[in-house]
Amino acid sequence: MSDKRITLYSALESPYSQRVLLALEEANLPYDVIEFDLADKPSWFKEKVYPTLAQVPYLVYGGPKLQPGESPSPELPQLGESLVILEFLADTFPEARLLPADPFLRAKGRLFSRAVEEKYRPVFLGLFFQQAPKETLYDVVEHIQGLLPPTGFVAGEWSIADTAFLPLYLRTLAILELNHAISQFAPGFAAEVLATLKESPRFARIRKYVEECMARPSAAKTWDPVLVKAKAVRYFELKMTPGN
Ligand SMILES: N[C@@H](CCC(=O)N[C@@H](CS)C(=O)NCC(=O)O)C(=O)O
Repeated sequence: MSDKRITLYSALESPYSQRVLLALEEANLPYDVIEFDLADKPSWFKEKVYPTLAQVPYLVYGGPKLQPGESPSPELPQLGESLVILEFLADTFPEARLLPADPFLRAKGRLFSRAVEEKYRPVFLGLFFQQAPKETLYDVVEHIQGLLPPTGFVAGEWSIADTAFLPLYLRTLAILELNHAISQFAPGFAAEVLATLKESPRFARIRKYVEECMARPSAAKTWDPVLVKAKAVRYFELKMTPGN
C-alpha cells in the first residue's frame, strides 16, 4: 500500500461521492474527507480546487493535509468523475482487489457500470426533478437486474462495479420515501412504486443484491438515510429555485 495521502472532496447527499467512499472503505485505505453541502457549496471549491466542473467527488492523491479553502498543488494527481476515480484506485492499489483479476469479469463490471450511467442515471434524475412514469423506472430497474449474475456481486466477488448502482438506488428509495412536495409526485405514486420495488416478485433478485451490498460494513459507514434525506430536501429546493 502507498503511504500517500488521499483527500476526497465529497457531499453526503451525492451518490457519486458515495461510490468513491464505498471503494475507499472496502479497500481499507485511510483518507481525509473535505465535506460540504451541495446546497451551500463554498465558492473556493470552484475557484481553488476544481475550476472546470466544481462537482463532487474530487480526489487528490498525495501531498500534505489539505484544509477547506486551500488549493491542492497542481503537481499532484487529482481527478473528478466517480467511475474514473474508482478505476484509478483499483489500478493504484491492486492488492486491495477492487477489481477481479479475470479480464472478462472486469469487462462485465465495466458493462454494468456503463448501463447504470447510460440507462439508470437519466431515469433517476428524471424522478428527482419531475414525476417519471412508473413503468419507465420499473423497466430500467429490471434491465439492471438482468445484468446481475444469479447470485452474488456483479463480477463475482465484490468490486468497484458494485458501487455504481447502490448509491443511486438508495437515493431513489429515499426520494420516494420523502415524497416531498417538490418532487411533484401525484398522490399515491410514491407509495405504490415503493411497495412494488420492495415487495413484487419482479424485483426479487435486485432486492437480494441490494440487501447483500447493504450488509457490508462499507455501506453502513457511508449511508445515513436521515441526513441524506434532510440534505436532499435542501438541494431540491435550491435546484427548483429559478436561476439555479
Ligand atoms: N459524472 C460525475 C457526476 C458528479 C455530479 O453530478 N456531482 C454533483 C452532485 S451529485 C455535483 O457536484 N453537482 C454540483 C452542484 O450541484 O453544484 C461523477 O460521476 O462523478
